[in-house]
Parts: sequence; C-alpha cells; structure tokens
Amino acid sequence: MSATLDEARVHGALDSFNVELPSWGFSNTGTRFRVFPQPGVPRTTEEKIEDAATVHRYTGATPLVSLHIPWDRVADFSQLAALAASHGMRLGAINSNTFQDERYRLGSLAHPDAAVRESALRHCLECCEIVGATGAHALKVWLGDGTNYPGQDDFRARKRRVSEAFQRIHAELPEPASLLIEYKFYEPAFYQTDIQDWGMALLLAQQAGERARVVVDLGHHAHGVNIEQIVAILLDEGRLGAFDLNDRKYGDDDLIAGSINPYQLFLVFNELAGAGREPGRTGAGAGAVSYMVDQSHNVEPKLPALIRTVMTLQEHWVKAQMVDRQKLCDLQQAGDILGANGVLKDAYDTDARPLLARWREARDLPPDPLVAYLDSGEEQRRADARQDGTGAGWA
Ligand code: PSV
Ligand code: MN
Repeated sequence: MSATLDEARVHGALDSFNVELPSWGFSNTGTRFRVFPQPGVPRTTEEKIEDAATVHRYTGATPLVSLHIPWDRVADFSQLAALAASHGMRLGAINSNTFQDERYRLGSLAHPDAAVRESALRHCLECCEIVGATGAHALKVWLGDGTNYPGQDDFRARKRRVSEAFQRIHAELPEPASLLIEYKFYEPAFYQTDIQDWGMALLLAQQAGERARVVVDLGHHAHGVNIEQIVAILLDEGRLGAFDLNDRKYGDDDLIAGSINPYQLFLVFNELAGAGREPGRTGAGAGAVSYMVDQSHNVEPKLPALIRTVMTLQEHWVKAQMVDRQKLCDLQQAGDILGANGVLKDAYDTDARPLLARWREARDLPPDPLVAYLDSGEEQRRADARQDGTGAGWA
C-alpha cells in the first residue's frame, strides 16, 4: 500500500473516532479532602453540554456527552436531547448513581435489606426511562457495593441479589440500548467489592442478557494487570461494551488519558485495531464499542485537560493504525519474539502529530486544538459569563 493510500485509511479511522465526554468532567470535583472550585464551572446540565460542545468544536472528535443521574436530572429529558442536538451533540450513556445516598451505606443492589435493594432498582429503572426519553445508546451501572470486614455479609447471597437485579434492569431497558456493567477492584469498600473484576462483570452480563456488556475503566485495576489482554478476551467474547478512559499512578486517579502510561493506551488500542474495530463506533449493535472518558480534574483546568485527553487518544489510535498487521502475524508464526515486539515498537515510536495536523486541516479544525482553545480567549469569556449561581459539583 502506498504512503498516500495508507494516510487516507488512517484519516478514515480518525473520522470514525467518536469520543464520549463525561458531563461530570466539567463540574467541580475533588478528593475526600477538598473540592477546589474553578472559574467558569457550569451551573446546570445545559452548561455542561455547552462545554462538551466547545471541546467538540476544537477537536471534531467528541459528538457525545454522557449524563450522570441524579447529578444531571432535568425536568424534561427529551428537551435536553434537543438542546444537545442544537449544539451538534448527542446524549451518550446514562450513568446510574446508587453510591451517594444515605440509604446505601451497606450497598445498593447487593444490600441485605430487600427494601433498599428495591429503591436502588427503582433508580436504575428511572435511568432506563431516561435512556428511552433521550435516545441514549446505553445505561451504564457502576456499584459502590461491597463490605469492609470479613463476615459482614454473605458473598454468594450478594452475588445472587446483584445478578437478579441486572436481569430485571436488562428486561426493562428500551431496545436497542446496551446495559454496560462496570467493575472496580476496591473502593469505597475495602475488604470485598461485589463487582470486583472483569470476570465478575462478564458473568453478570451473561446472566443479564444479550445486550449486557462490560465497561473497562482503565483506572479500575490492581497495579501490573494486563488490561490489553482483558480487552482482547472481552472483544473475542463479544462482550466489550465501552471504555472509561483516564490514567492512574496509584489508584482510581482519573487523570488525563495517556498522561502516566501512554504505552498501555497504545497496547489497548492495538487490540481494537487488530480485531478490526474502530474506537468510538457507538450504538447498541453487536460489536459496537463506546469510547467514554471518565476523568475528574481536581486542580487543573477542565476544558484544556479534556482537549489534551482527546488529542492524546487520537495520537495513540493513529499509532495503533500504523502497526503492520501482516508482518506482525508472520513474525508471530515464525516465533520471532524480538521481531514481533519490534513491529509494535516501530508503530509506537512513530510521531503521529504531523498526520493528525493534516487530518485536522483537511476538516477545517485547528492543527493544535489545545493551543487554539487557549489562544481564543474562550476560557476567560466562559469565566466572566458564569459568575452568578452555584457551580455544579458532587459535594
Ligand atoms: C467509579 O469510580 C466510576 O469510575 C464510575 O464510572 C462512576 O460512574 C464514576 O466513576 C463517577 O465519577
Ligand atoms: Mn468509570
């Protein structure tokens, strides 16, 4: 294949690269020590959508925004979907939240008390209705359920309670939306977590039904876990639903994607590219994988941080496209360890930025979206326009 043709193919892969932004990524967030407010923070869900649309205007790669309920509850969700459309945006996954209410102290869908389980289930069913009203492609569920001490509750009983709830949620979820099940190995509980890893999430998805699939949040694994292998296995089983993209140094740090371990990001994308899957193909059809961002920038400015994330994702997707698949396969067959590893290294070492700048120019986008945004004065105008009212946040 000639270099020109090759570049056209990569441009096509970039065109279909749709990243989904988290509404909560624009709000004031923090750690358990402090929430640091930021100038210009959105005060309403509508302003979060405006911010997501700004990121899309500069990058051309983020036409979707995920909502988190109740943080983004509004009186009329179909009107919100129309507002998003007026900004050239679509509403993405609807995230449930059964981890912040007083009644969920001992868990939600796994709680020992049937009445508490029922109220958590009602919340998830309300989210199913929001999926219907907004035309969202998925309901995404992460549970904060777990126990802090050995003996606190019965593992098998908790597993059965969660499985039963997911079967009911799946049955109520409007077609063709997917049920996305997210795992995390610890936190907020420290001894045992009900959906602790991809194996558990896969099992629950298989028990829930055809449209249930697994979410891989890059920050939700123990150190050293081979995330790209998990991705490959879920892909092969047809149960990889989505990513929550971010990066981490210690725990679930929610840092800018690729800021700590860019090679891992490349290796994850390499699995997708190798399986012939374009990132960001959203929708509920079999094989569709959603590329969501789950970041909460605590001290750094929100929009620039998200723009940097999108640019980093694009760079690593381009590098994954540059892997010579035929050569890799031949070298693997020949048992050439260093040769096969070298194919990946060559692609990873390629500077993807010139190609990306050409792709952006051809689509009337700024060659460097971050520089363009910072030079535009939008950050200041946004801060000036949003001085009254209370910034949306999780506190
Ligand atoms: C949990 O840590 C998580 O990754 C889930 O995706 C939640 O919905 C999100 O973070 C909340 O910020
Ligand atoms: Mn997440």
